[in-house]
Amino acid sequence: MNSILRKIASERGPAKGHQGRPAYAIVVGLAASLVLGLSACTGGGDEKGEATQKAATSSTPASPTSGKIVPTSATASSSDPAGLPKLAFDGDVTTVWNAGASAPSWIQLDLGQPVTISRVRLNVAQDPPGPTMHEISGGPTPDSLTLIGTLDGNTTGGQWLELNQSANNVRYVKIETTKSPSWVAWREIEIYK
Ligand SMILES: [Ca+2]
Repeated sequence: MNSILRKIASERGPAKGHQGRPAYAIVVGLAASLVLGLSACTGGGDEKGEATQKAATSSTPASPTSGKIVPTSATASSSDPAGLPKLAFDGDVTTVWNAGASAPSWIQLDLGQPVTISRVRLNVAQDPPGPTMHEISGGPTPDSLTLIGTLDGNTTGGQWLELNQSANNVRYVKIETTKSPSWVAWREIEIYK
């Protein structure tokens, strides 16, 4: 009996490490929201970033279970051969779209049809960590995009960023990174109704 318990315990060790990952991501995600919220507060009312303040405020759970829109395709300013745009929305945070280039670089998702979106979640692929700025815009055609919001803060690889801002008539969502110490890349981009 004891040996069975020990066996279970020892098997649980590594398994726990695995399960720990998403939990870690959630904690980091919340921390990111706080950091971004904080930077929004301290930057309140100044120059640019009309949508930034509202957009950066986030206190929602890190793993919404419904309303996720599956994009039909994506294009990007550039892509590493091993980091194609489709890897940014394959549901797997271990696969990465990588511009293979510095900021400014962008990726644009096609949602297939115009919809109303309320949230964009992004899993950061970045090395080294540091200050980044991402402008998220949307619209019915690629040449009629308007700014939905800006994420501005210190970010690190594996962290979830969230933009909670509604926008309607959105078929194309473009995420342009205008500042980063790293090549521009995303592990995963999620769009929600
Ligand atoms: Ca992925």
